[in-house]
Amino acid sequence: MTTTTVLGTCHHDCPDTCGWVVTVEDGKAVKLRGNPDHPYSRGELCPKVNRFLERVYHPDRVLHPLIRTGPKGTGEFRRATWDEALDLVKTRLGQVIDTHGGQAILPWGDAGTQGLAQMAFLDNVFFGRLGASKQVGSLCGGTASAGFAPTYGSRRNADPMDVRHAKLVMLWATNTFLTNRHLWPFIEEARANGAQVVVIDPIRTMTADKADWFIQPLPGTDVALMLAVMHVLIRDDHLDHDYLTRYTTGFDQLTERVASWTPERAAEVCGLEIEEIERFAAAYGTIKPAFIRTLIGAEHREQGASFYRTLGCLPLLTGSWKHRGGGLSRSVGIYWEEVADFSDVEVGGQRREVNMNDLGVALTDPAMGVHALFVWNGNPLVSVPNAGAIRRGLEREDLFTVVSEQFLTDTALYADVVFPATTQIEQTDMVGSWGHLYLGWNHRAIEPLGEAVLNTELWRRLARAMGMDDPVFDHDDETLLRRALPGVDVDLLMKQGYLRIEGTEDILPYADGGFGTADGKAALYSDDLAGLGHDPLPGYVPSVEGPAGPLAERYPLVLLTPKNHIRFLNTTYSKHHAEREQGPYVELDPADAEARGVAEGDPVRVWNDRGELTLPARISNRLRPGVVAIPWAWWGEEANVNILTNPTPTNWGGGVSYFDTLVEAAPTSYLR
Ligand SMILES: Nc1nc2c(c(=O)[nH]1)N[C@H]1C(S)=C(S)[C@@H](COP(=O)(O)OP(=O)(O)OC[C@H]3O[C@@H](n4cnc5c(=O)[nH]c(N)nc54)[C@H](O)[C@@H]3O)O[C@H]1N2
Ligand SMILES: Nc1nc2c(c(=O)[nH]1)N[C@H]1C(S)=C(S)[C@@H](COP(=O)(O)OP(=O)(O)OC[C@H]3O[C@@H](n4cnc5c(=O)[nH]c(N)nc54)[C@H](O)[C@@H]3O)O[C@H]1N2
Ligand code: SF4
Ligand SMILES: [Mo]
Repeated sequence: MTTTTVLGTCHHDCPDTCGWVVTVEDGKAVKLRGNPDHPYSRGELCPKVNRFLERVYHPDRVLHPLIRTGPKGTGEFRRATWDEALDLVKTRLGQVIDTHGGQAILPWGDAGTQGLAQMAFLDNVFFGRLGASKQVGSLCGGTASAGFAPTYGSRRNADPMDVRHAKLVMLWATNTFLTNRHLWPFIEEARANGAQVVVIDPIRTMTADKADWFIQPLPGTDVALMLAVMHVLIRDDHLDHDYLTRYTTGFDQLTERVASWTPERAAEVCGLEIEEIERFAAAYGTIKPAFIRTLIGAEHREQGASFYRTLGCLPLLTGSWKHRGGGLSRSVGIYWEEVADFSDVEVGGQRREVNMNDLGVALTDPAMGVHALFVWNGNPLVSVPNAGAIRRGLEREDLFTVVSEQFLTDTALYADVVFPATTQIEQTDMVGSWGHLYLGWNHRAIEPLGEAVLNTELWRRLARAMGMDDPVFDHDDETLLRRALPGVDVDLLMKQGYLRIEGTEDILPYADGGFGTADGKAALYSDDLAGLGHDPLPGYVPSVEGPAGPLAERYPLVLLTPKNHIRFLNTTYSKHHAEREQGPYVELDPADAEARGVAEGDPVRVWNDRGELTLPARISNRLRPGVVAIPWAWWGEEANVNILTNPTPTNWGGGVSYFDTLVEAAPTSYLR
């Protein structure tokens, strides 16, 4: 028997990008464990990925190309050869292009793998050459980035690991203990050195339970809270005047803007006590270093970009960027993107742009003229709002749908052709991280199972079938990666499995200015935003689909649908780990349950104009009256919460307003 160990990196859409080690015996992976040498993940994985090999060798894996034989959605397929499936795609795409033009082809890929080569790479060339529609927008992260951009002009953030040096840790709209679990030990390190941990979230999450101080504003009101914090910082002179003068513009206009945002006014909007806001602002103004950690929980709103625009102003007022353990961190993905070179896969030419969040409209509005859909690295029927419309679109007989998948997801059930995809241990890749500053190499540990192929190989085969001869399709994966990482010591990265991005030791990105704006200063007042027709200053705007909006009379409950599962990673594992998670259910505050005659475990109908779900009630003290929650990511029409969620685009940044959703709820016996 030959036993080897192979270094790899988790590919999931998760900030932690953990290092792992796979033990292989006679070509079969028998063990997958955390790499103890990895400086960030330090030998630990998570309850999802500890069972990764079950997924790799699961009997439900798609291991051969499939061609649909039954009605769409029924999952009736027959096994086909690669040649046959490629031929069918070639013929049908040819027909679509001849009849409707290239833009009738819509690509939809997400971050099922975050690997450099397997996420978004050769697909750019393939769809560019076809003249297909271009996917824009983002389910995740785009709005947050775009929110910071006007102020900072750069996507650089503080090193998350520096949280260990903080004395005040503010976990604002992020469920760290669940979603970013490997950061938690660094937070505990800070706490052991006397730091206070504050969580700001409309749900009493598992992270809130671990905090020293939990602040629970009404959903979507944080900007008002931030304006009041700035009001107090200015009123009580908790400012770094030197920093403000040297490195920022617009302080006077901001001062004028926040003058009316007294803690009294914010308390009313946020549903908080005045005293709590005063205490919170004073803590931020006086405890140093103060580290703000946020991820994407607050971007999924109509005014999602404003949250990050306003939050970004706080560390500028206090000069917190000067301190190790200060500043703010949302994503550090830009640091690895800065060392990557994507020129091999850049394709010129004008293409029609379609926002990936608008899939429901793209597939059902005849004016969009979409006749072929490609899906890879994602499960949009479960992950995108307007799921009812997406399903109707996927049912269209005149839509040709191709899905590349490891499993028959809800989306894949509607495919005309399914191509089998490899899992991470069957592929070679480099995974950059948005949660720490190490590159991760992933060596292929086992040969691809069945006839599964890497995404790179799928695009190569499709490109050849469509007669494309771009030289980039001739490179093997390692060559692609080496060419895309010109300044990186790839040999060392391959040997260690991880490598600190050069130049990121001890970073303090804005300690001495260094902003990417035109004048090099942080823009508290933003001419760029004014030019785009937005408020040039941070400002609070209540949601249209919110408690103060026109729909609230019919739909008085705000529905939140964040991640609330230890054993799912987005929609991945939801089918196979379902029995290990509790749910799905609808969570209600006791006051809302009582007002509706709902008892624990009762079947409850939750509805709005977009759709309806019936789920068992869970009555809890995690919410405030007027707010309900359904955990997201369960498969199946009867559990898919994105049937209800709000497809309105975020104010800027190309995201979508999942969490500004209004519903009503009632026992199933209630007739409406
Ligand atoms: N176990 C597990 N881990 C994951 C994932 C997973 O599915 N499962 N998914 C991964 C992915 S793709 C991502 S993007 C990250 C996301 O990581 P996070 O951003 O931490 O997670 P979310 O659940 O999207 O949102 C975080 C919190 O934002 C809160 N929130 C919603 N609206 C508001 C608001 O208006 N104000 C405030 N203050 N808070 C608000 C929600 O209640 C929620 O608790 O997690 C990653 N990690
Ligand atoms: N209501 C609500 N909706 C949400 C969210 C929420 O909090 N609430 N969160 C949003 C967020 S933050 C995100 S990031 C999205 C995530 O939504 P999706 O991107 O749709 O979800 P994932 O589970 O990450 O999708 C991964 C899919 O990619 C496949 N995959 C993995 N590796 C490969 C590969 O190498 N090749 C191919 N071809 N396929 C592969 C997996 O099998 C899996 O089915 O959902 C969003 N939707
Ligand atoms: S899903 Fe996240 S926490 Fe789990 S192993 Fe992968 S990177 Fe680490
Ligand atoms: Mo995400």
